[in-house]
Amino acid sequence: MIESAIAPQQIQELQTLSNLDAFWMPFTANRQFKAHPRLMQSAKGMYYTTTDGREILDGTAGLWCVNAGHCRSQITSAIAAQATKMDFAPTFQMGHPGPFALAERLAALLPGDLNRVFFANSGSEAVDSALKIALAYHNVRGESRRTRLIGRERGYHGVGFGGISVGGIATNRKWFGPLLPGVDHLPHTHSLANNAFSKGQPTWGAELADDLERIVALHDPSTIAAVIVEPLAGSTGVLVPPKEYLQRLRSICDRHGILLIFDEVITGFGRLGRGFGAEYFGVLPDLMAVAKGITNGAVPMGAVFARDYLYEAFMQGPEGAIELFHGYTYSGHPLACAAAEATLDIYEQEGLFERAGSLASYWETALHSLRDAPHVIDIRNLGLVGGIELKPRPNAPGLRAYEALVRCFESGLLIRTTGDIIALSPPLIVEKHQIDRMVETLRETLMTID
Ligand code: PXG
Repeated sequence: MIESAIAPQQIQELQTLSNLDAFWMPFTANRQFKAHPRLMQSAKGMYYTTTDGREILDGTAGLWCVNAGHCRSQITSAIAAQATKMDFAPTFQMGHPGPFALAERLAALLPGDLNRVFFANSGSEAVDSALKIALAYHNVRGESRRTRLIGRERGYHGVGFGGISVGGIATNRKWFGPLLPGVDHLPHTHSLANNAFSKGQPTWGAELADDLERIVALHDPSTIAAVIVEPLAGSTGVLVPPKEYLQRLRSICDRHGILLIFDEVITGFGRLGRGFGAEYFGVLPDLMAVAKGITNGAVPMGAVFARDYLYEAFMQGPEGAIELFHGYTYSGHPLACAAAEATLDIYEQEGLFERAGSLASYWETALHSLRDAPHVIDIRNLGLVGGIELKPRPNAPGLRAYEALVRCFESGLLIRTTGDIIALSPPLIVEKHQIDRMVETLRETLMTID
């Protein structure tokens, strides 16, 4: 297992960047960042190295994606070999072996009959593809009135127009006009009053799924195409589904002929200690969107898994007709396929999904030891995911957690924050002593901020 950071003498001197202006940074306070930049220049295993030569323990697997740890040579050499052999080949009315072989392997890994794989290049594209497949599915079966999509408050499904329409984070929606019509939202499942400091799945809240019945009755089931949720909501600040909640969503969807889509961009590829959230929770969706961990973050890739019957429904027309008018230039890109194959090899050879599962209770105990740390009002966990909610500073929401992020970074730990919630999701190769260090750094940090 890759463990230590690169030796200091290997640290490449980065030329001083004279100007940071041109890069319009995503989801970033550009002016604040550019005044005090935090720049990484290399990465290995559990660690980044900054441009000023400091080692940073990665508490977030990059952005929830580097599940096997950084710069795994198996992956980087597979990418290099593929780039040399064939850089690009189209997949529209043409093909190359990469995506066929990868899809077959993924189908074997996925639960149930999620056997058909549509490739995209990001989580956002995977989500939009899943929504479009759901709508087209009802169309090809002659149920063209089923056009409504149901998301959930606080849901994050990327930044495409489909994703922000079904998503439930106000700041990601309010700037961009009316979005998709005919979308409704389930209530989110966060409740400090009922569930604060729950370990694993909270016991309160399954009944929130019943709100779907109300929405279905309001619009009439014959108008509803699909429900989309993250099995565990990550970006919004780690909301763990209440026990039986997802099962209830599944049975309501079944009752009314509504497709259930799981957005497993974060929960896919071992994050919860099983391959996918669908397995962990024992609930099979009709469609699943993934990205991130599929290539260990090394090359962008997203995918949609569809159950057999869904694919078959499209294969009924004339043989020469294109069945789905959707796809990306880079669907099944050779470099992404090579990276994904090598990534799956590592997951398998090192048993990383199981490793995450066996570390989960250590992780839980370590995180919950912060219960008495200053400002902490809730701690949530599942698999190798953790959320620590801080009490917001009066009149300055988000600032306390942002200061924690800056201080942690100065102390050599990378965390993510959203609002006043700290989110943690280390690579699945994390060692116990590194978990201890994360918790110690967090405690020290929380003690030093007001
Ligand atoms: N669905 C889910 C559930 C996600 O978490 C996306 C879709 C979109 O994926 P792309 O690849 O288009 O970004 C995501 C992405 C954070 C954070 O800090 C989370 C994501 C992206 C960036 C930051 O929690 N998730």
